[in-house]
Amino acid sequence: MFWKVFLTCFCWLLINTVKPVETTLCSQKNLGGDSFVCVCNSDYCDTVEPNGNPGKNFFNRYQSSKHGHRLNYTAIPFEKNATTDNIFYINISVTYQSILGFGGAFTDAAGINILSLPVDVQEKLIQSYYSPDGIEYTIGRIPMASCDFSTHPYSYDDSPMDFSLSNFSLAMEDLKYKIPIIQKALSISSREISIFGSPWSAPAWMKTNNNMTGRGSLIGQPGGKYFKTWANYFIKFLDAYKSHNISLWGLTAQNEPTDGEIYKFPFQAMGWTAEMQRDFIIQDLGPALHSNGYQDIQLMIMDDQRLVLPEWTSVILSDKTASQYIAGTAIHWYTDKIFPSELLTYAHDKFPDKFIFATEACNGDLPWEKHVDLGSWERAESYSHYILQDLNHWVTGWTDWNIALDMQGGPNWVSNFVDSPIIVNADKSEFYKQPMFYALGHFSKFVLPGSKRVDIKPNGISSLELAAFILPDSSKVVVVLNRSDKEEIFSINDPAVGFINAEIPAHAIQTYIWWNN
Ligand SMILES: *[C@@H]1O[C@H](CO)[C@@H](O)[C@H](O)[C@H]1NC(C)=O
Ligand SMILES: *[C@@H]1O[C@H](CO)[C@@H](O)[C@H](O)[C@H]1NC(C)=O
Ligand SMILES: *[C@@H]1O[C@H](CO)[C@@H](O)[C@H](O)[C@H]1NC(C)=O
Ligand SMILES: *[C@@H]1O[C@H](CO)[C@@H](O)[C@H](O)[C@H]1NC(C)=O
Ligand SMILES: *[C@@H]1O[C@H](CO)[C@@H](O)[C@H](O)[C@H]1NC(C)=O
Ligand SMILES: *[C@@H]1O[C@H](CO)[C@@H](O)[C@H](O)[C@H]1NC(C)=O
Ligand SMILES: CC(=O)N[C@H]1CO[C@H](CO)[C@@H](O)[C@@H]1O
Repeated sequence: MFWKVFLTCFCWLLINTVKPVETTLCSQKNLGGDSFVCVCNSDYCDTVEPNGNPGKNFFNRYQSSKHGHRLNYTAIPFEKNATTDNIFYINISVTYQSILGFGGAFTDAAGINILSLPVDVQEKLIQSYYSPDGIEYTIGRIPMASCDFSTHPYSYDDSPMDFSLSNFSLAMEDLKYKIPIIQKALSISSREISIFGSPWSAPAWMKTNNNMTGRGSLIGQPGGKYFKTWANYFIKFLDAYKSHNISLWGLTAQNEPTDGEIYKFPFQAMGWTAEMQRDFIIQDLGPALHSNGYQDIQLMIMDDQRLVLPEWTSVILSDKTASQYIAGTAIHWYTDKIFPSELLTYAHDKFPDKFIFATEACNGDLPWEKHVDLGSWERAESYSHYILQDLNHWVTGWTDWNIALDMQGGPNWVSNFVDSPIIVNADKSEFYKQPMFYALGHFSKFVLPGSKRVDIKPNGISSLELAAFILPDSSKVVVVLNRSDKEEIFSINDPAVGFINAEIPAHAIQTYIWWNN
């Protein structure tokens, strides 16, 4: 008995005195934006405090704000009463969609930038996204062959008329810029990561315009020789990544199929109507996936802007044969300022058993915008706003575009430069974590795959934007955004535990997490 007590106490002391990894704060640098970046280099990189159960009667709060914090952690006690009339009531009996996850894309550009850093700094960058002391992404997207964020156009089989795809092979870019980085992310993550592929264009020889860019489609009709070959190309891609120990979770049938309908479209694209994509899935891609052991691949349609959501879902998902091969609909963010979120609800209500998943977004994409805006808080707010809007309209997760770009927002072979949550400054052997990185972290680290969105309602009119979730382990998460110049006092009530009496600073984003004990 004595020894048992002694050993228990001894072990307890050991566990509670040896703190493994010290959390480090953001190394702030103002580089001209409306807020600051966090600098990471060989000597230093900030990490995020683990999100553990803080004990009975306490909740965790992580906060980022324009004027100070980046995922700053505090444990705070619940209270028995609200200190304000501005109360949000959470009701876990009302549940909405299940969450698939949050993440970004492993493009050639991202790989080139990551490899331009010293090896230890490369590790810090990948850790920032995928490791337990980072923001713990659970999603990754892979362009199948080249896209605009490559240094030149290429496919996996540029041998004309190679209908058997006997010359199919992954490119140098996969072997150098994508696969090693994905493998690293998989090896350092403590979570399961869902990876999906998206093609920009078939090899030129399969297309009506004999070119990977511009306006053009596959030659012939669904069921024909070219469409069969194109379906087999997907299988070869899945097999090739599998041989590198990367098993894919999903596919989109085509990146932005409407781009390839545009005259002189400047980079890799391939045009599809909704009817063509439906028939390709029924006659070629669906059967190819099933007969090659890939029936569990989550196949997504569309992968394009909100505007075309009603048409594409109604044409493709209304078809019973097509529908049996399809898991969900992929959407891009680029026109969300113009087309209302009600389009998402409309599509969900019409096809409630198909998920809607956000597969691409980036800021600074318009020709007249600053492409890279170092330290922009406004862009972090924009991300948070649209992610919350999507989540509150049935979207099941969010995939950011390039996980790392250079100071110009590239490389991109058609100079279509944009912003990224991580900007690499190769000259200084350092990288900058933008406010957008932390905005994404407020979701990705806490709203785990398998979480369900639940009801949260204000008792009056509150202007805060927020969403609530119940997690697979029954903990609860609320993400709150304030985009205004004033701080706001509010309270969250969970009947199971009491009141969170909260205050959100001006221009801030917060994540609250608690357990029932
Ligand atoms: C949170 O912010 C406070 C006040 O700015 C600071 O003292 C503390 O070190 C920060 N903690 C973490 C874990 O970021
Ligand atoms: C807290 O609320 C309870 C009932 O909701 C009420 O009876 C009690 O007086 C309140 N306590 C305080 C300190 O306001
Ligand atoms: C929570 O939602 C359920 C189901 O709609 C409802 O029956 C219950 O009254 C709600 N609880 C509260 C506290 O509003
Ligand atoms: C494959 O590539 C080799 C070398 O470029 C070429 O000689 C051969 O004809 C190609 N095979 C097919 C089927 O196109
Ligand atoms: C593809 O189209 C672009 C733009 O018109 C042109 O510059 C390029 O030469 C074409 N490529 C081929 C292989 O024809
Ligand atoms: C794949 O994983 C297995 C088992 O972990 C390992 O033996 C093999 O070397 C890996 N292959 C590659 C290409 O990484
Ligand atoms: C009190 C206050 O200023 N609240 C602001 C919080 O943020 C929202 C937008 O997220 C504003 O609309 C509110 O005015």
